[in-house]
Amino acid sequence: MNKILITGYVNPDLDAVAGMIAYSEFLNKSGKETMPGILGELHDEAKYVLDRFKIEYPEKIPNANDFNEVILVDSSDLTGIEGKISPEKVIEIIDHRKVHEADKFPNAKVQIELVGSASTLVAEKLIQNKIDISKKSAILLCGAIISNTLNFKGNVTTERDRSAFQFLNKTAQLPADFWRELFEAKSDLSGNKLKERIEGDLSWFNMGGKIIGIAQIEMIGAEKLIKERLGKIIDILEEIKKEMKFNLIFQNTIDLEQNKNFFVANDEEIKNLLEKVLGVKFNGSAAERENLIMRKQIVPLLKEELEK
Ligand SMILES: [Mn+2]
Repeated sequence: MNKILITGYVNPDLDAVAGMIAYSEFLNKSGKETMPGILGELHDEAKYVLDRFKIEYPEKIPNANDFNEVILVDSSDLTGIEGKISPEKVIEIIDHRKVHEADKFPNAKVQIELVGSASTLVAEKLIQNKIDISKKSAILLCGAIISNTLNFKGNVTTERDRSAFQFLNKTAQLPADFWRELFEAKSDLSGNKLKERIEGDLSWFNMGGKIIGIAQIEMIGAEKLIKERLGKIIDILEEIKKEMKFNLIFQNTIDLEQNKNFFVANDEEIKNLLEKVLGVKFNGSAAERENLIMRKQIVPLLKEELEK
């Protein structure tokens, strides 16, 4: 196919989906033929925002074989694309993580900048080129910026995220308490939803010869969850660790209302590591920490410690 495919990781999150839809609109309006497409299943949060504003889902594609050229948004690692995209086909990468593998894509023009959201980088292209954006793309980008910056409270947040949001929200006009709605929608983890969510937002990293799995949950009411279901969380993590052959695993639980992280880990080695790099103290299998820290910020700290 002559169209350029714009996509993200397999099982893309809201940031990737917003970025791929909006960037495709931008490039199409600039005279390039592109289409957004998703590999795997959408994250629940992405589905929530698409459904909430009655926005059509991007087309599902089995792999990128039918496309000659691919653009990656919010992704820059081989592990996340799981053999479904050949790295030679990737002509452009737009991402915002410190630890990445952009050098493994030999033909890609790479833009990696440490802003809060990949959607901010897409938004800036629209703003700089004075391209009128559709309301649906503005909504998606604004939603992704709120989600990725933890409503501007995560310390990944930059001025660039704020100004991109402010500009786009003139078109998106999101309700003032949309952030709460968005995070509340992710906070019902009753019954089997807990396991689905842990598995749904799991990433793993090879650091210093160890494979470390990191689950992340962003929600309102994390303390209650940890108090009531710590044992269940540990069982789920242990099960994943065995199944995926990880060396270590932990969960980063982010509470948007209390502005705290709650870490869950069962193994002494990973507990010691987290105590060292995050300055936390485990009490049994749980530890808490003031201020919001995200997985993409913890990974470079662990990597530095394990590879020194
Ligand atoms: Mn992102």
